[in-house]
Amino acid sequence: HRHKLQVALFSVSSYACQRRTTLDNHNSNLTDALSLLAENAELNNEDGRGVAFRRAAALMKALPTQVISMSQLRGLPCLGEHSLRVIKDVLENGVSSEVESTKQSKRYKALKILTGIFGVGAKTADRWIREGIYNLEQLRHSGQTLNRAQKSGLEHYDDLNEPVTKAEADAIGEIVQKAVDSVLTGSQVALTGGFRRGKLTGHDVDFLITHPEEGKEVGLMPKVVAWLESQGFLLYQKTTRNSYLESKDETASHKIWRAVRVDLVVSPISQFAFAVLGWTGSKLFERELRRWAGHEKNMSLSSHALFDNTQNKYLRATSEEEIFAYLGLEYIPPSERNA
Ligand code: TTP
Ligand code: MN
Ligand code: MN
Ligand code: MN
Repeated sequence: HRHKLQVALFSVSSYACQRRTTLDNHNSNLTDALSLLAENAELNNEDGRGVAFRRAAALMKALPTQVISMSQLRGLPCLGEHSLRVIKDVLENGVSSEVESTKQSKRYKALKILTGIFGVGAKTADRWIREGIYNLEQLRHSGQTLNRAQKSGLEHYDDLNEPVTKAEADAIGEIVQKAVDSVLTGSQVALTGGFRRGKLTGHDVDFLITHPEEGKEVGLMPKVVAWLESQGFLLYQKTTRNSYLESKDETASHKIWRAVRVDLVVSPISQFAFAVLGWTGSKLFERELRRWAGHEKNMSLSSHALFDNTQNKYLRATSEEEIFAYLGLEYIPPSERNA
């Protein structure tokens, strides 16, 4: 006799910026596996492979129900041969053998520990591993020269690897607001990054600072940094093209204080919408927006501007909604950019 099977086929757009991805993930068993392989690829400087696994994971995050059979995945974009093999393994065996062996490998464990030090990237970690350094204890006794960031990162390793809570983010937001109010009245602070997307924890707290009068923001960063320093909040700070600092937050803590990573970015008001969009993330959502702009619209999107290569001109915007409209995309609110 015949069984009549009804299989719901998903229909999902291929660019993550065309999809709504909330934090409500129905396939975390699959996305955890794919994300770990993405992370491992990135830690090994295999960027192409990393992006492929990130795209596959993001696709699975966007599905409205739990996947239980491979047949449900027919016709879906973003799923390469390797990702499909991993998914199949998880569906059939509960775990992916590749993920399990990666997790247990000496190299992966060492890369995780060493890149967990602020200021240590995959290349440095790889060099240390080749010199026989696999953990913090071995690093401390190795006689390796550490730069200022790495010394700070090693010293506050546990604090900086403990997730930041929303309550801590809010407390730090108040400090940053107070800092900008003290150095330039009328300045505005916006929370960006994962917390703007509704995440309950983060690896840092991201803020964007601007002033409604164009040009007033010039020179603001060093003043804000000096104020935080004078109040005893700064432990380590480095200002680069993308300003970065680490703060000592005395308001929310178990000890008297704990180290928290804070990203501060100052933007002129004319670029503010682009900066908000560029710093809200997720990283994959941003990558996909830029890919969409370039490949589908012949435009170049950055966290400063949108350039139309066809009309050969910059497109001005004062809101994220306007930028999505220029790109011919349906507006996706921050809480649905968790790709
Ligand atoms: P992160 O703080 O790295 O990520 P997150 O806030 O999404 O996650 P977490 O909770 O772990 O902190 O980056 C925030 C966003 O900023 C992300 O979309 C990437 C983006 N960004 C940079 O990281 N560097 C840049 O130079 C620019 C322009 C954007
Ligand atoms: Mn749901
Ligand atoms: Mn962040
Ligand atoms: Mn950040």
